[in-house]
Amino acid sequence: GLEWSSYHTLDEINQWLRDLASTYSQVSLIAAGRSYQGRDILGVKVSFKSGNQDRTVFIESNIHAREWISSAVSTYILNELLTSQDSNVRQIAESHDWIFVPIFNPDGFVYSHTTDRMWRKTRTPYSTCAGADPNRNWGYHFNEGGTSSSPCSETYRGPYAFSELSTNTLSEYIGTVAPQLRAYIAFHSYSQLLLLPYGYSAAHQDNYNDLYSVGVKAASSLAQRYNTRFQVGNIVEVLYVASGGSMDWVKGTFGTPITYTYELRDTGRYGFILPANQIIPSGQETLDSLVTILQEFDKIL
Ligand code: 0X9
Ligand code: ZN
Repeated sequence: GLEWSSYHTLDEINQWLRDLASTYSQVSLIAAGRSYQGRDILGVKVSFKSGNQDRTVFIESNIHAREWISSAVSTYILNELLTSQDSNVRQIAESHDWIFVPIFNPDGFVYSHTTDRMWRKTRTPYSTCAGADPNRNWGYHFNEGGTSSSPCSETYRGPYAFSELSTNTLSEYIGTVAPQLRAYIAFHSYSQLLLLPYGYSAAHQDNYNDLYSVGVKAASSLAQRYNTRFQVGNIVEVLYVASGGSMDWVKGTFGTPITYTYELRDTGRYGFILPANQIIPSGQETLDSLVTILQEFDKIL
């Protein structure tokens, strides 16, 4: 099995996903996409009982390679859904179906382990540099701000929407499950923010008011355990313009009701190189907030 006292490699995480699928009858392995360097993008579907198909929660992490805490937290949450005896965790676990795809950007993730710990993008070769920002590459309001046309930039959007094999194949997979999605949650780091759509516009669109009021409650639940403070708000208002993100595409294309992007710990002391002894506390507090999000939306939806 995996443990959460250290960070793990792609091979270790993928092997753990395979092991879960062979251990638990409720877990099945999925290939949610493929990368430029030929890797499968693996995930799992978790379903404790029938009848929850239209209440599916999709969990994305590590679209940015160096943000290791994001998949450490998502795999922690996956493990808790399978093993926790806590009544609130059991309640959300068993009243939803779940899809976890822990490593959205496997080529970049491997490169961040082997060569450059601070790598962010994919590894697709372009004229002068490698990689596009996979969170600027999705086809909803693509190239509408907060991106670069230079392949050497950290926010290179790519030559066209879905130029990256990973985002292209992931979007096809997400399209097949989108009608069932009740929630799409993306984990990033760092800054301790709970972000609401959209990244291309500061306008308060769709169900912004519900997302905001539940988000404030979720941040308050998150703070209970270790007093970790998260700020809640629209991406542009709280952070910056960032068009072509995955959550924007899911929300804009399919109207998924519950859509949040977390920027996990910390606020800059360690930044992307968050010590591994913060994985479990970060996982616990994030799960506390996810319980609140799903329970609060049950009163609304
Ligand atoms: O810039 C980003 O992609 C995210 N911040 S990070 O420091 N982790 O790179 C923010 C993503 C906001 N989401 C969308 N733009 N949809
Ligand atoms: Zn990120």
